[in-house]
Amino acid sequence: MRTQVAIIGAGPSGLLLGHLLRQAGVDCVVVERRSADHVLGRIRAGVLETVTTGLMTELGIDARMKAEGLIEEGFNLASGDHLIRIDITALTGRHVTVYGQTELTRDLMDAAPERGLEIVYEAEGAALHDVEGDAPYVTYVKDGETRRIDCAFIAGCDGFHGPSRKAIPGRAVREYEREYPFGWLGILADVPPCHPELIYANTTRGFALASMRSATRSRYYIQVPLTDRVEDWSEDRLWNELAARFDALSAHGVTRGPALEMSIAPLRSYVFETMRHGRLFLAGDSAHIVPPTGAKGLNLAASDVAYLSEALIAFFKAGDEAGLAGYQSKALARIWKAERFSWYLTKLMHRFPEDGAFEHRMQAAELDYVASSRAMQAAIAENYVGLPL
Ligand code: RFL
Ligand code: PHB
Repeated sequence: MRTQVAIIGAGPSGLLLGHLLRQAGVDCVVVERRSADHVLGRIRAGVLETVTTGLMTELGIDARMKAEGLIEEGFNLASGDHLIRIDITALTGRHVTVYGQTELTRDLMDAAPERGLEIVYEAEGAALHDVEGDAPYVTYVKDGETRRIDCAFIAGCDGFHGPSRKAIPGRAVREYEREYPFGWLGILADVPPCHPELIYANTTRGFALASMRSATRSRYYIQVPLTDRVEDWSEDRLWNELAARFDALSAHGVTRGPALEMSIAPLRSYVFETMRHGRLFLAGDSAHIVPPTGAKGLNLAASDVAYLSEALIAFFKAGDEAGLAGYQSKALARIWKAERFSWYLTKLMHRFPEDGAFEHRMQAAELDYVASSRAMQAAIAENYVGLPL
């Protein structure tokens, strides 16, 4: 098979890129290792910036998001037993949208056939070839048969564990990494949220986040040591812990219900510099990871593909290579600011095992300052709502 752009990965970055290219008449094929159901079963992001919702609108795949997404005009940071409301709309004139990654992904998958976006699911062993030359290609195995896609460019949208980043030789790159000494244990349940807006809480028991997917579906997380396994946590134990952290802080208190999903995610900051090698471009989690505290991961994937699609379209429509040459510096400028914000909020809101009484007082003092300073609140709101493209 021959196409213009071979896209590896059908997460948000690969699907958004595929649709943006198809809308402009650029040929592409998406190759995904898992089944569609497996991809949809991963419970991840919940908060979308206007950059991300704007792309869905530009694509005309926004009907369900507009009908079911929750417009959030503010969120809360909790320090001890009081809430600090960050009024996003008063401070920035904008808002964020609560709409799950699963739903966004489903909308993009469902719209693919009618828009001529081919997605090959359950493609095993994807491998990249000749990315330094003029005629790169991707091979994979489907139904026991090896298949090959010849293309002009490869887009590596295959997440943190995919093969694309690994196809770039070490001499060409620099990696920046910070691992955090804890993970997030998450639970999804069909119970009403404890509060109308998100609460990020720094408590003596550790960090906790009260989030949601709808008026009847809640998503909560708590900070847990890296040594904890999901099996260590019964649903009752987790609900007790959430009640201890949120009952006093929230409007309605925590409502319990059977878990639809429970999982632990490690927290990491990571940037891989370079995002281009020859005819391979990286986008999304394949090139960078942020801890989820700032709700930036999916939104960065969206801004990467906004830049990359524009550059590829300019190349195929007008032979203009400037966008491709400028992709990495444009994308990295936004990525590093999101890395900074996610790291800052993670440090401010979590209990680090190495921290003592002094560091706890520093966190409390900073949160007290945020509570009293419109300038601090504006800086937080501006980053949370998403920096401009
Ligand atoms: P993905 O979503 O990991 O998709 C990559 C896809 O590539 C496939 N793949 C392969 N395909 C073919 N061949 C191979 N060899 C392959 N290897 C891998 C994978 O199966 C997969 O389908 O990366 P992408 O598209 O770059 O999207 C990134 C986002 O998924 C990620 O940044 C967010 O989920 C991060 N994130 C959040 N982001 C936000 O913007 N707001 C949030 O509120 C938010 N909350 C979160 C999060 C991530 C979390 N976890 C579990 C890491 C909360 C959590 C708990
Ligand atoms: C979520 O709802 O899953 C969520 C919300 C905000 C975050 C991270 C995750 O910062």
